[in-house]
Amino acid sequence: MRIVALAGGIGGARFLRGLKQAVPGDGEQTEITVIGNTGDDIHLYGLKVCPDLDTVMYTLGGGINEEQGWGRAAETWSVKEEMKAYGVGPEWFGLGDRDFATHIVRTQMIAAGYPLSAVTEALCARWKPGVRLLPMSDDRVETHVLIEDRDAPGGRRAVHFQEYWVRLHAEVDAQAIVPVGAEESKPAPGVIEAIGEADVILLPPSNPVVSIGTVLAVPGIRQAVVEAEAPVVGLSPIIGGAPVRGMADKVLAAVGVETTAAAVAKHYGPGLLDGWLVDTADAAAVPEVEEAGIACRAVPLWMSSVEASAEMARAALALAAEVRG
Ligand code: FO1
Repeated sequence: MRIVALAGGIGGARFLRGLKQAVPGDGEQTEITVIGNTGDDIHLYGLKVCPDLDTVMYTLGGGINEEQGWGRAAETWSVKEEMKAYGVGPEWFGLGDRDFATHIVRTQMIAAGYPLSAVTEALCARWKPGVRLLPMSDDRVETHVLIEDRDAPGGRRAVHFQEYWVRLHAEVDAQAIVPVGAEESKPAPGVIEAIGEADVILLPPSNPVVSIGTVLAVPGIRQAVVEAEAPVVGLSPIIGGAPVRGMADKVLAAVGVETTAAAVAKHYGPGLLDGWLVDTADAAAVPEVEEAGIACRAVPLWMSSVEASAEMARAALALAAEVRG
C-alpha cells in the first residue's frame, strides 16, 4: 500500500511514528511518503534550518528530544553559549551542538548545488526514518506573520514565523499569514507523482494553516490532492475547542477559522477531504462534518503514546477504506 502524508512538525511527526507502527509489518508491502512543510525554514548564522523536516527525520530516526518534540536528544549548547558571548543572536532560537551539524551539512550541500530534496535524502541516509521524506518544494518558501506595530508605517510589520512562534509565543494577534515565495515555488521532484500514485493520502494533526496549509500553497499540490484517486483522510489537530499543541488557534483566527474540529474540516473542504477524524470529546461535531460532505468518525486523538498514535492511524486507514467504497 502506498501512503502519502502531508506533514508539519511535532504533531505530524508523532502521528507518523504511530502510522509506521500501524501499517502491515512486511515493509515491502507498504511505502510511506511524507511531504514535509518547509515554510518554517529559517536562515541563521549563514545556515539553513528546516525545523519541520528535521522534526520528522529525528522523530522517526530515533534522535528527537522527546519532551520538546524538536531538536536532538542528549543535546549540549556550547556553540549557542559562545555565540551569546560574542553578542551574536538571536538568543530566542535554541540551536544545539548536535543540531548544528545537520544545518552545516545541509548548508554545505546546498552551497555545492544540491537541491533541498537531495540534501534531505542524504541526511535521511543516516537517520533511516523508514519513510521517504520529501520537502514540499526545493524552492525557498518562508512563512511570515503580519502583526500590529504602531511604530511601523501602516501600523503593522511582518515577522518570520519562528520569531512569531518562538520569541513572541504567538501572544500578539496574527493579522495575516504569508508563505513568502510560495506562488513562485514548484513541488519538489516526486511530490506530484507520489500523490498521483498513492492508495491513501493522510493529513496528520499538524497545524492546518502554517503546516498543511503551507504545503497546499505550493502551486500544483492542492490540485494534485483534489484530483487524486486515493481517498484523503485528515485528523483534527483541535480537541475540545483547543489546539492539542502549539498555538494553532492564533493562526486559525488569522484566516478566519474557528478553533473547532468541525471548522478545520470545513476549512479544508469536501473538495479536498473525503474523511475526517475528530476526538471522542467532539463526537457532537460528527453530524456537522458529515453534512459538509465529509465522512466523519469520533475516535481518541490524544497521542499519549506511540500505540495511541498507531490506533489513530489504524482508524484513519479504516475510514479511508470505507470512503473508497
Ligand atoms: N521551538 C521553540 O519553542 N524554541 C526554540 O528555541 C526552538 C528551536 C528550534 C531549533 C531547531 C528546530 O528544528 C526547531 C526549533 N524549535 C524551537 C521548534 C520550531 O519552532 C517548531 O518545531 C516548528 O517550526 C513549528 O512546528
